Amino acid sequence: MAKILVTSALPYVNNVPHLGNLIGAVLSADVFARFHRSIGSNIKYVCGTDENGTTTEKTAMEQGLTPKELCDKYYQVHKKIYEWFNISFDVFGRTSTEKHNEITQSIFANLDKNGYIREEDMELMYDPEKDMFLADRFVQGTCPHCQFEQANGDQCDNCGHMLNPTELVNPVSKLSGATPVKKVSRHLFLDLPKIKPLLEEWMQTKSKVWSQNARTMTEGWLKDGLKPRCITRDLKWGVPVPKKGFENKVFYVWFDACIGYISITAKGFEDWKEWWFDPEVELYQFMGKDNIPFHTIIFPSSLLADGRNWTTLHQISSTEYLNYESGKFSKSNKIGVFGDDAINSGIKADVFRYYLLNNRPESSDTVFTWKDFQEKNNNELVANLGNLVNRTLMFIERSFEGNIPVADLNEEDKVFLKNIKGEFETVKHFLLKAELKQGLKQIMHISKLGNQYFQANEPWKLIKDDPNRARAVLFVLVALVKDLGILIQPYLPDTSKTILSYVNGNSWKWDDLGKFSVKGKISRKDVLFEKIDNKKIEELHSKYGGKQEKKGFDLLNLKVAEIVNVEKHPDAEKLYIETIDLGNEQRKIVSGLAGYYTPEELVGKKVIVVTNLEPAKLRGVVSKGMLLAVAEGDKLGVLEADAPVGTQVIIEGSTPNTNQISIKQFAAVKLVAKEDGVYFEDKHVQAGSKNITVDRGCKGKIS
Ligand code: B3M
Ligand code: ZN
Repeated sequence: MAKILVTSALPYVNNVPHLGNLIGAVLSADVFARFHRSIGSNIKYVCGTDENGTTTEKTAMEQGLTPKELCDKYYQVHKKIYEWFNISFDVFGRTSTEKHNEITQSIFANLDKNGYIREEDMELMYDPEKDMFLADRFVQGTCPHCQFEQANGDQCDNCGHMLNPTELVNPVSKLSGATPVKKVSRHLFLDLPKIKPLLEEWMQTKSKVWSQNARTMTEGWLKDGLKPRCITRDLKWGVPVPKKGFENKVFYVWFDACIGYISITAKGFEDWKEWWFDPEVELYQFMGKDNIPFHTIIFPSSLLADGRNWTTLHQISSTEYLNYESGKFSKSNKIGVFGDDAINSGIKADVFRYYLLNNRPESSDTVFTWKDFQEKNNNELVANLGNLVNRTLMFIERSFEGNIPVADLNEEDKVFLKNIKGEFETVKHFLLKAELKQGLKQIMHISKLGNQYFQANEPWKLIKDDPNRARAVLFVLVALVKDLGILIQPYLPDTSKTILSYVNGNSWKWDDLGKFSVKGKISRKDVLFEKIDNKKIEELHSKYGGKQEKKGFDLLNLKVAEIVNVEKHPDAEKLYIETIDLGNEQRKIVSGLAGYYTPEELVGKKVIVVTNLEPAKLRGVVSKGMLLAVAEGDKLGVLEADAPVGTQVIIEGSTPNTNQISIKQFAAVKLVAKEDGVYFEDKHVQAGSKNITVDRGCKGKIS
């Protein structure tokens, strides 16, 4: 019998997974694994947290933890969430283990020995203040494509372009606020052009059964031509590179992450080699579409070029995206429903499982909406599946004192049952191909046929007119209830357990489908599903609903700017028109400094500007922004900072606002100049890592 090895993408350890992450990988793989267990396959389901790399270092820094402490904390968070969702891993491990390092290093050593590793110098961003190379994610700046000012070094979240940190305009180090410089560092590359022939030969035999998006994307990559891929990084947290001259580097997280499937199996099971070096093993990998190239190109390339006979991808099941209400799930903005929210929602795990699987983004993006969630619960789980189970069992309780009836079937019953058997085969067909959504719809269709059979036979009339016939109808129905209990097991494990316990069939599996094995007395307790009312759904919607309002300091987008020119306003003697330089743009600002400064005193000053104020006309001249100053008595001093133009002004934990605000909104944010600097509430306001001072020593309210 074939051996089935199932994996789901290893979730990044540094955050709480949301429902989009769940359906994209672990929940889908879980259904598939449970199905294979039910049909008696020899299967293992392997997953764990992806713990290496820069995101871990960065989040750890933000939370004031060491990377190790952060991983330990979030490993438990992930574990608890998947337990609640009933994910049936055979092992849930992690990638920060000795075993993982050992296997990653052994694969690297073989690649190197076989001539598939190249060395090259790279120009990278270096933080002169912190004295270290900066990972892509540690550099922020203006996107060269769309001018978004908080683009990350690897990608712009506004326009989606992949970036190189050296392309950013006005780059800033997120670690120190300093302007990073370019510096050369030697790195190792996986020689994909050289591996390409191996990969192409492998794909010809393998890719026929892949999901459409996986095949299209991979063929696209191959057609564009493969480039050598850098597999090392100047970081501390990760798998050390076992090569002379590279002692201070670690592997790039995407080089070692997929090897995690192997190392987690190896740590979990003594016989792991029987899963990773056996040509009979069929490897099924579940993931979101953004992970495809790593599983169809990088990982297989590493394994093929390693030269040992590794088990490689058999079938990839990659989902599109699940969106949330009118937007996207967002980790950084905390939009959407996260694992811990689901746990605290008061709704059963199976209802979430049902909704997510029913709405699985199998061939296009889908949307999670609470309204739809409520409707699917009420109209499908309650009114279809729940209803069939409850009415059948209640009928048996009332009319037969709970004893499961046995009786002869008529021709119609036999046709009905034959038809149902065909439906079981369809469910199996979908599940074998990992078309999970279709499989679930098919099961719900069978349940609907059961309700129709109930309705058409009117057993509530038969019980008076033809009790024997009533017995036969219920005999058919209770067998169907049992079958649904078996069929639904991969999808709704708790519900399945409950249904099967009502009909005394706790250990029934796929092979018991269609058999009349229900005997004895039923033992129904509760209804399977409860309706969700409008009040509840509105409560959930408002709790996890839209964007959180920005407030306080987060309303502002303040930057350091240099005054490059000052003119008198033609129609107002107290006003100046200053031209300011923000690094990537120049703007004109109108301000009331004429009574306090001469133009010569202002030119060359590095001041602080509110960059996201709605443009306003001041006596006929448009002002795009506002220069900050403090008035004390009859003195007035502008705010200054000795930092590069464009430097973001921040407080701890703030994210600059990319939307415009009104002057009224600005006025509500109380900034104060004190002896030792500028404050918002009790937080120190800084220009990157530099202090802000007030000219002429003025103190008090800033406006
Ligand atoms: N951790 C990305 C993700 O969670 C990445 C997957 C690794 S699979 C080996 O989407
Ligand atoms: Zn952009």
